[in-house]
Amino acid sequence: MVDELGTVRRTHLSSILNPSLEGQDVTVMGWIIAVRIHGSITFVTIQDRHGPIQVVAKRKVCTDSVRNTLSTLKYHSSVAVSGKVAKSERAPGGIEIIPHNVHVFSAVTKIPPFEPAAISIKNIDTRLESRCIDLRREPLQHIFRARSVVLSAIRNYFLGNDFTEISTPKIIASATEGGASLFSIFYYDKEAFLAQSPQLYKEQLTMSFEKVFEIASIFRAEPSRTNRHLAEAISIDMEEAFVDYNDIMSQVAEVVRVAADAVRQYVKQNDGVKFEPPNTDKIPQYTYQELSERIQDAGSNMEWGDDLHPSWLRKIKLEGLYFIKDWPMGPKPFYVKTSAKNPKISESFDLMHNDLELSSGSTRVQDKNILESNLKKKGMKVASFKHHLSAFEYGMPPHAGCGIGLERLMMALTDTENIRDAVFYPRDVDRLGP
Ligand code: AMO
Repeated sequence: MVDELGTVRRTHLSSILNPSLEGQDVTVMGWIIAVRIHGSITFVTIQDRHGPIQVVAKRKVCTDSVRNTLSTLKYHSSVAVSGKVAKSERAPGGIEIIPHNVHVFSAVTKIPPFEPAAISIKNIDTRLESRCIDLRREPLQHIFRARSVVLSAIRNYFLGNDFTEISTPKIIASATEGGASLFSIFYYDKEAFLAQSPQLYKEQLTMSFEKVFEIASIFRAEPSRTNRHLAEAISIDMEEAFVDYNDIMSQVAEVVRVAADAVRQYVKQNDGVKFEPPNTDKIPQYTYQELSERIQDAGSNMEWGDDLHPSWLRKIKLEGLYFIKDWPMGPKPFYVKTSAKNPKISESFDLMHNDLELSSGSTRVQDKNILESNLKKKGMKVASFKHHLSAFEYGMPPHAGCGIGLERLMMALTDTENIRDAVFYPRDVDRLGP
């Protein structure tokens, strides 16, 4: 038996209920997270989007029908309860509701795979398989609500600094970040790909808007099963005309500072939330050269030109936020500019948190001939980039930019260990659902 919503409406959220409402009739709505029966009294906890509400049904005070309905409800059933507010020192918000009417919108019959109020559940796959109820749990509620305020703070930062928000195609004709991690799809009668990054479009858009940003999905056919790689991630991309990578590093530092401030504010407003965003006051900068020497001195067998493995960074005890700049040119994508001082080095940087890369950026090549030659060196087809290359014939400004992985940023800001917990519905090498 399912009750219709009809004309029933919520009058109060849990956050509004307080002892001054004693004696008033209210209607609350939410999901059942606990049912306890003590003799002739049934205690039910309902959770709405702001928190828990206690409902207490006593024999002779409430009708048998209301008490029976409440007593048989299973976790996660969605309900409306109408009743009178009574003071209760031990209940959430200092009140409980003495019900006179219950609407059951959806009566759950299944036993859920985990308790609704569980704080930690060992197997992440168990949670991901039932993500819709996993996301209702408090630890995840805080990560995703913090994510929401971080996104808003970052958007406000960009808009307040004269950036224009852009949206670029996600179905594209050629690779931007190198060929290996591309998803190919059917596009009518042709092969196409899911965008690994908005790279080429954001560069072109500096020609018309100078300062642009995009917050959108990027797709990487990552073969790796790690707690830091996704097949679909959200990238916060920015690109700016008439600046270089040093200017972009200052800009990223500001973005991370406003994001961390937003989380600190969230912590202040929410009792019991323990996130401790890293210090953003002055983010140190190290060159690749400097760190590679330190890593070699620490006894690791790295060679100049190698990527800096997380284990090596841990070995030399790099902690908190820091930049690694002036990377070797070799592995960098074709659009990254070579340093004027040393042809082996690129004008590029990564922003790190401990051993996790949060962002990478660079000054871009702005000369069409150099781009063509870089594409050839990397074995990429120049013809596939003809539209992009032709843009460089119409006054491409010097420009630079970067991409910040939103999920990784949230991992750093909320001490989240597994990137899958910073995504509503993660996609990885083993997971295409739910
Ligand atoms: P890059 O490939 O380094 O650079 O990506 C930028 C940032 O995006 C995040 N990221 C990922 N997060 C989760 N799972 C993945 N598989 C994944 N891949 C990338 C990381 C990374 O630092 N076009 C350049 C950016 C630029 O130069 O503007 C680019 O895509 O946090």
